[in-house]
Amino acid sequence: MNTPTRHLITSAIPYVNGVKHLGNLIGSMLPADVFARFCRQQGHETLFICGTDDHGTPAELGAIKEQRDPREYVNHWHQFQKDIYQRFGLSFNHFGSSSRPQNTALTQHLARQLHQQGLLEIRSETMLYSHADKRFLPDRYVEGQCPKCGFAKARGDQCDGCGSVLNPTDLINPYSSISGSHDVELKQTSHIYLKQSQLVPQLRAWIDEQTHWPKLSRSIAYKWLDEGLQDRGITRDLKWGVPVPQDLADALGDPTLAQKVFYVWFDAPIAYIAATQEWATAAHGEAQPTTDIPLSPQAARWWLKNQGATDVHYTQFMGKDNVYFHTLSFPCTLIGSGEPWNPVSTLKSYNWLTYYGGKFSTSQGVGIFTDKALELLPADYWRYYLIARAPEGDDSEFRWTDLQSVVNKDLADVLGNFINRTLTFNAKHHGTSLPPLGEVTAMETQLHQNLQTTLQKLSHHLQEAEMRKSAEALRELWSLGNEYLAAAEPWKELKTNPERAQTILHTAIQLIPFYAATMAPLIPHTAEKIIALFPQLQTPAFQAYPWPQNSLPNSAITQVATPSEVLFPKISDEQVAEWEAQFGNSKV
Ligand code: B3M
Ligand code: ZN
Repeated sequence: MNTPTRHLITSAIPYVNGVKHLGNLIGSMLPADVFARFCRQQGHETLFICGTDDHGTPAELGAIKEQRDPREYVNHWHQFQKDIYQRFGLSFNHFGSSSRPQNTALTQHLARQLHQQGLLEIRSETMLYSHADKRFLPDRYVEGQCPKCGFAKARGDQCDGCGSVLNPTDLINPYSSISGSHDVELKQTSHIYLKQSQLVPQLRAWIDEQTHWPKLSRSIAYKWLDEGLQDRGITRDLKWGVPVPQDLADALGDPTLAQKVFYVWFDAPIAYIAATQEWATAAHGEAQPTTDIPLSPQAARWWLKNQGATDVHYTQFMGKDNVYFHTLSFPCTLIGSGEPWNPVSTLKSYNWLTYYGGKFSTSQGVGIFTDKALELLPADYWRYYLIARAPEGDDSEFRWTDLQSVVNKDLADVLGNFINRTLTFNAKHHGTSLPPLGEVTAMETQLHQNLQTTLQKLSHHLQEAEMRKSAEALRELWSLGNEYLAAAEPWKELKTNPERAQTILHTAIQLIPFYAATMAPLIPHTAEKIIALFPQLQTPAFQAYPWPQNSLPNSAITQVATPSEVLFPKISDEQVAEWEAQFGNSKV
């Protein structure tokens, strides 16, 4: 990648309702961050966008449960999540919110466009109406018995017992999940439908071209296309959401539609664009225009092909359950609008991180939540472990003992040991000075050759956003350093050939900033700590960690401090036992 492409990167926006668990983190936000950091280190102009998904039943029901106004509820949890992600080092350029005016304007704009293109229609349907709550009960507002497996507490959109996707009217003995009332009846209501079926030829042609997508992403898209893509209701009988604008309701011939809101999955992906507009306002002081496409120039240059977005490579990260919405329904919105939106270029999707083979579950409190995780261990321990175990090809299982072994082996024994050993030895003999590099031998030449090969592998894997392989290559770089030290034995040379010992030490110390730069996408906090040991590297240019071309010594470095603490304290058996007792160590 030598031509300076601009990178737009989005992570699926987590539902705002409460704290997310580690599965959510590794299922999109964390890999997206690793990729974004790598792109920046390569010198590419990069925009990394995420935010909270504030609408839909999860948010409205959460607010009801906490007896809060939805606005206040959303603001609270948005800020809560934002703080946690910052502590994990997620380097979003902007963390937006789907319930802000930018998204309202864009969502309404796109709906109007779809109407102009003849892709919307009103359909009347029967829905459950609750007399006690005086409202229709969409999606999760209804619970009842699953018609497929008999599970007693199936939700109106999905059964947690058998995983089936359901309609509220499928449930046996339905009741309102707000009031618990069984006083419900079927009533007519009308909704706006997006005629997705008319866009199938364009969608298929577009997906045919995406040969570089991971298999999982494409096969999900084809499965839906092959089964016959259905038109979709894009409105709901809810109060909380992006309102259907009156002019659109009127144009469609049913003014009462203006009392409804858009379906959360209609407005949520549009929030990627809206969050970019939030960023344009925050970073560039540009207001959102009110005419035509409501995007200011700095936001438009990332999203609109006629405004400079043709050189933007757009990568999306998400869990596999979100693929349908990103390969089909969101593209329907963008393609259907008839406007020159820049579609996703690479779509990365992830399987599940399981807790001992069982489901991490927010609603049932199973697994480890992101706020709790940071109380137990530093962010980089989690980052490294989760990246090394990213559920890429398949689901991946979290276990406390596995976390312990990965952290203790890779971070403490391999990386931590190399740095501590080298720097303590140096401090003892040379204080804070770097000993000179004397004559290099075949050993050093070989070391740099091996590092070069592995560096190329690492760059390639990061380029492809392959998390597990990136962690493996990184560990390989660290091992090469350890093996060099073990073979070169500077402590022995010191007695007979002090000059040789100095050359070995010089070589080893110079690997440390090289490691810092190459680890920065995965474990940025550690990279920072390490760079702080080198006074000559405290320049803004180096703080941006330019991606190294090779592992050769940097002649600017003459000084190095010794770390005041062990870089990676090990996870003890006692800690593991305590956490297993606290969180459980079996499938639930
Ligand atoms: N909030 C679902 C999820 O958190 C949904 C993603 C929206 S991405 C536009 O998995
Ligand atoms: Zn079921």
